[in-house]
Amino acid sequence: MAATGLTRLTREAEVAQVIEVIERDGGVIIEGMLRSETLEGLRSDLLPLLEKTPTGKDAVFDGQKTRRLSRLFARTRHVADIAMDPLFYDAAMHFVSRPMETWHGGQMHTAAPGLQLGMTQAIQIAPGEGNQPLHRDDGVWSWRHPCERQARLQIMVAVSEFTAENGGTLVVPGSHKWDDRRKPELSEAIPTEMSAGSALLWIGSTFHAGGTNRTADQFRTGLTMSLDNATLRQEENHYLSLSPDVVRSYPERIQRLLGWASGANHMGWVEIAGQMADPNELLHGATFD
Ligand SMILES: O=C(O)CCC(=O)C(=O)O
Ligand SMILES: [Fe+2]
Repeated sequence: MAATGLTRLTREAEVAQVIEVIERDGGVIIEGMLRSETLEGLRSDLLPLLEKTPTGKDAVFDGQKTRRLSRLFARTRHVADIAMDPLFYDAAMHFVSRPMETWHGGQMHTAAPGLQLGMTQAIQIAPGEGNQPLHRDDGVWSWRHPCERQARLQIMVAVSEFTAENGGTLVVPGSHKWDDRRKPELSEAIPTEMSAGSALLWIGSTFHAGGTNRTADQFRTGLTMSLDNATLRQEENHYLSLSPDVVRSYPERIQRLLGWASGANHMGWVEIAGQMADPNELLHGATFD
């Protein structure tokens, strides 16, 4: 691990390389992750909405000079491309949806938890904002460390340029391997510097934080989402935030990632006509009785 920061790969990297670097360092930067149409589409859909979004109320974590816009699947269709990008999705399958074995009577049964979209947010840090506290995002489930499996793979796409001065995400390389007693220090954190359209990927146990914006006039705008273990509770409650019509308008893979699915472990079923059924059927004409 270079003292200067996380390893940088390009869009042409193999998923295996992405996995290898994240396994070693806890995160990786992918330069030129987004197609230019996707970046332009995100900008034109989200920047006007961010302008109308109030800043946070909580000084410690949300930031009183930071705007956060969520429910992104109701706000821009371009987020679907990010969720299904193979460099993100296939790496998440590796880290988060690892198959597990359990006995079912005399048979050893293998099932993987599957993936779900945990949260979606555009985050705009204004000049004068301080840094967030260093944290692990798997703290939402009080995940314990060191851990034998990951609950989350997160992506932060640079919608504007990310610099050390404008609040580029602080990451503590290698901290995914620490136990729960070790306290992260800001002196160990390295700011993510990347051009617009590039992305940072990191796992749920890596310490990180939004950085301090020391510029006079630059807004740091990022878009983040997570692919999480589908047997955990969603961090952002998509069931209540997105109407069935919005969910139905996306490809089935996205519908399932948003929680309209029962997984391999029989998780999340609904009763349809007296059977424990896949909730995805409710999007396609099935009724309860
Ligand atoms: O804005 C950032 O760079 C990071 C935000 C973050 O880690 C969070 O809100 O959990
Ligand atoms: Fe975070």
